[in-house]
Amino acid sequence: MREIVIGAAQMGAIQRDEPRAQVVDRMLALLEDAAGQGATLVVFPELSLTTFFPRWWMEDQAEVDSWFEREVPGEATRPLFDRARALHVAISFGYAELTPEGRHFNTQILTDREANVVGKYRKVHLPGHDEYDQERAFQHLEKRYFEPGDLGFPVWRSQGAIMGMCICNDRRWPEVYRVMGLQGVELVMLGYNTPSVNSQMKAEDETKRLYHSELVMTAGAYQNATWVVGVAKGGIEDGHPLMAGTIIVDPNGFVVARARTDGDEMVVHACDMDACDFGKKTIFDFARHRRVEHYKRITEQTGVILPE
Ligand code: CDV
Repeated sequence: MREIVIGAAQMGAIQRDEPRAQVVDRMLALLEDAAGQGATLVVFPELSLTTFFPRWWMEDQAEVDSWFEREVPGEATRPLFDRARALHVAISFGYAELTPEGRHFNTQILTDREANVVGKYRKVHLPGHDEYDQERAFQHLEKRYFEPGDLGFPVWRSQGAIMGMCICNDRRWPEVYRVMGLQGVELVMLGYNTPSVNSQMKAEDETKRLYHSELVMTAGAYQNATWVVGVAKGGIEDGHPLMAGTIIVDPNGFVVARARTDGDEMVVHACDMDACDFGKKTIFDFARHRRVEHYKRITEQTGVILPE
């Protein structure tokens, strides 16, 4: 048995004027809760430190940059690292990263239990658009404010397991899980901010959006025999509802724990990494069963090419 007690730290809405320090206080409360329940790893959502600012149209680059972290740990996040180290709990959280070279990424990091950053992932699949779109009910400007991640989908050995990360829209793409699956991943950690409504289809209800979210994470878990911890932001943020729906999925694709609210809520589950072994050695033993000679289109072609 290789058990890791994992806390999925769902966060309620973060309003546009809520200072980073106040948000970090909320994260600290969640961290304490998880540690009290025996967690040694706590996962927070995408862009944990701020409102989901890509819903706002901004032209002033200084204003855009004010949503980004120039260093992590930095002034705002140091208390989180200090407390995690004292509690001996690893953390993973998302934030907007501004590099010394002036590059902008939607990023998630992973620490060890001594609060050293051991892994970094930069979101590859950026949804939305880069110019103001008046056809939409609200904006989703990730393509404007971020560049696509340049680190691929690496995995890391930590706490006796093989761990990987992805962020929000990435969870909808099977290639993401498979690239990590091909590195033996046993735990995929991801955070998300998913609006309860579709900005391009008013009729789409929250039930359908929650279903799709769960569908992709459970499929990713099963098809790669890995745990998936999907951590949401929920509640009404800047007047815009986010759908919450935090879940922990086992390597058979079953949801074993889920959030009940759309606010700050800790979801804890003891995840046995050995539970990945059976699937990896049988139906999803990639070395025995995959037929890469038939998969070329996956990497050589981006869009659809219709038959004559
Ligand atoms: N933050 C996201 O990546 N959100 C997208 C929405 C826009 C569909 C998602 O895939 O959940």
